[in-house]
Amino acid sequence: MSRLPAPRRALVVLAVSALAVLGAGAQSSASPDHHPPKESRMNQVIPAPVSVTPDRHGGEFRLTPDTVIRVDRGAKRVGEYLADLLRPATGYRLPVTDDRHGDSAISLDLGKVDPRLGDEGYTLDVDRRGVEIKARTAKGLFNGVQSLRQLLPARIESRSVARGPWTVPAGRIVDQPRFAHRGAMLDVARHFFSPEEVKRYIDQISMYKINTLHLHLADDQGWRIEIKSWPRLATYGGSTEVGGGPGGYYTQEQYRDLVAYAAERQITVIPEIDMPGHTNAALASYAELNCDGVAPPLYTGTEVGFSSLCIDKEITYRFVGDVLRELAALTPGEYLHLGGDEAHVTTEPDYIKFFQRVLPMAEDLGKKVAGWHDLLKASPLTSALPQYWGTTDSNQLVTDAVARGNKVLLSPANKSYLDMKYDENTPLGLSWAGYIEVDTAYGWDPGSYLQGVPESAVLGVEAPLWSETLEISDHIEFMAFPRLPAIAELGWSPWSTHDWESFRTRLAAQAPRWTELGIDFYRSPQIDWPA
Ligand code: TNX
Repeated sequence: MSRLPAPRRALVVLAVSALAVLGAGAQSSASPDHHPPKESRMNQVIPAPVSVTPDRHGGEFRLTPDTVIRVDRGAKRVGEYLADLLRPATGYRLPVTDDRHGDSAISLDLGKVDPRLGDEGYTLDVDRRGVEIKARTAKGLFNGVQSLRQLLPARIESRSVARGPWTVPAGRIVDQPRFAHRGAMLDVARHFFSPEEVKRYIDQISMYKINTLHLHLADDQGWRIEIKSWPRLATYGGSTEVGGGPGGYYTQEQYRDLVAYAAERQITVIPEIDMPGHTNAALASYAELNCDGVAPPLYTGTEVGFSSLCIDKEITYRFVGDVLRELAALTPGEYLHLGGDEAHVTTEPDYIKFFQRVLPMAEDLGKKVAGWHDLLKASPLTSALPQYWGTTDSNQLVTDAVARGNKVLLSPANKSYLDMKYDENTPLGLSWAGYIEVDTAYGWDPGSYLQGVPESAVLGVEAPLWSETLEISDHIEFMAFPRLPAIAELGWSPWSTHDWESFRTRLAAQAPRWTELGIDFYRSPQIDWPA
């Protein structure tokens, strides 16, 4: 928390966004080789911090070949992560050390901040002598590191030695998230994405302080996680994808490695096994799971809502129990996502009967249940997390659940679905929930979006990316950038910073970073991208 009382803080924020706009104007009218004013970089961070106070004298810190990364015990891994980020472009050694001596340093300090900053908040101070990031936990330090990254020139993202100077504008940032849960979802079922492709996306979302990755691991078109007690799910059910390609699956070892990779970036993975619908891949793999005992063929189309587990067969519950047990053992996070959407061929009484048996299974494994908001039909516990994916601003199931005490995750399809086309010319994606240009993705307030759902009942936001039309990392990136940063800002930044003009200016400033990182982003006509 900044030492300013709240009203003053809001003023600082307003002044800061005004400055960002002014800075941008100056920049776009300048000649191409003119260096933008230093303070402008301090005001370009996405998601917008709670408060930014550029140094009035325009000072700066400059990384040198002698700069060290000084860490508290407990901050070593974040220190190594930062060093790995900065070494390729600078070519500097940047040793990570707990030695207090020496001049030029980036310090990562644990525990020396106002507890009101929470677990994810941080302060970042820059002066001529160094950079100091302080937080209560490694998560907070990591978030501070992501801000520091954006204070450096875009060339810092180069994976080979690039031209400096490596300056950081002087000033202070005090920051913490508005919502606890800031998520991205990747559908690896409709098209399979390799562990390397998933890691690439994890790296990208972590830049914007996303802290949860929801993996949609099973659907009609493919089962993507090895289940040792039901091996054909992966080996047969995972053997294709939309369009008939080879599909694929993660071995449990590969999956654990993905979870660990995400954890290093302070991201928790929520695995989803969709049920009782969206289960053709499982039904095709084991004939005995079908009511008529006949396995359907594998499916490579894009229809939804035609499959269902057999509600009245006992083996169904043995199957679900085995899958959830193995999945829980792979999941350090608190949630298992049970899907529950679009069960169009399951009657409502069957749907309720099914989940009344399945919900306690997850709870008995010590996990909380997440599910698409359709799951509320089965009245899960108040610890369950319904994920709203509708396209209207009110939903009775959700309002009732909130009245009972559930918190809600918001991913309205007409705002946050990254698989929707930007406009009618977008070569990839779908359009059932409408077109979503950048201003639409950015233009809603999660704290007041759903009627009867106050901000206090909103756990956070998620940007889902369904992959019916997406096959490679380039496709993921084209749909996620620049909308993913918009949703990330809605999840992180105080509403008082919400400002379309400021956002589009800051978004434009991200483009050179994406170019360095090889991210193929959509050049929305709403943004004045740098040439
Ligand atoms: C609806 S959103 C679905 C998915 C599709 C998606 C495509 C939701 C819970 N279900 O099965 O992939 O639309 O946008």
